Amino acid sequence: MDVSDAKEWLKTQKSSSLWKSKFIEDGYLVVEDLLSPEEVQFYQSIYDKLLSDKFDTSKHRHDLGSHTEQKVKDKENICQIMWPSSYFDKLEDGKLHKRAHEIAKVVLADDVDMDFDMLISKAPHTDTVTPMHQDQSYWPDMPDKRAVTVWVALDDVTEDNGCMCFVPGSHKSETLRPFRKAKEGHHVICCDGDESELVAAPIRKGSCTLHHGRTVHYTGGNITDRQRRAFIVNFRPLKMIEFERAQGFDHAKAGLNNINIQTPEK
Ligand SMILES: O=C(O)CCC(=O)C(=O)O
Repeated sequence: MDVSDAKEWLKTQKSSSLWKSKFIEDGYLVVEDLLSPEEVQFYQSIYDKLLSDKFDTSKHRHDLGSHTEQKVKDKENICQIMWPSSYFDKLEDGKLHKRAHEIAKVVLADDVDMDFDMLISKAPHTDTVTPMHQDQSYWPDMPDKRAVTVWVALDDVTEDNGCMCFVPGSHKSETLRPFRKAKEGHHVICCDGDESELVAAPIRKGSCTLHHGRTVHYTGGNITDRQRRAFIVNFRPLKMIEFERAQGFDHAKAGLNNINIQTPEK
């Protein structure tokens, strides 16, 4: 796809002049209507193909909620698939990625590029929270810590099916909160925090939230009959992507066995 579509889309965004200051202040931001209803349908169909057995995604798929008991028989508690863009030709050149990139450039700077993408899906009644955490605790330590994650809802999201919830201003502290694995032997990380600090960001499908790499965030379990599909794209300075790759860190592009994370603070 043409980058010009994304640039044209950006010009239609009346509130874009406020994005950067809001992001700097709060560490998160809501941008409505990133995708039209027809565009949402396109990404939902891609998403559903990846969730079904039409593609062998086993190299990139795991249960992000495996640290808790299984809530719905034969269903992952939280389905995470890394690198959806690697399953479709030029998906990363599509409207979702390119418009998200334009927003990332507005809130951070022009030197940012896509680091990785992923899907996180909470099926009906799987009722598993993604505990409070800071994304930076999943990544190698980098000299330039600027990073932004764009979380695109492909279903309407509310607190009862797992919308994003943020601790405003939590990115401002230069040091990470103490963190640990939610359960030994499992991938998911949680940090110190109290749920009373959280502010929910319910959004309609096609809209997105953005958060800084140090913003503390959380999603509740899906206790509804509805799906909760999120398509997530992360951006950081190109130099830092090169820095990560030079250390062999590719956000599991080569497969989930290749995931390594920082040692949690004692
Ligand atoms: O979708 C979720 O449940 C969690 C998403 C998240 O933690 C992230 O995108 O950084």
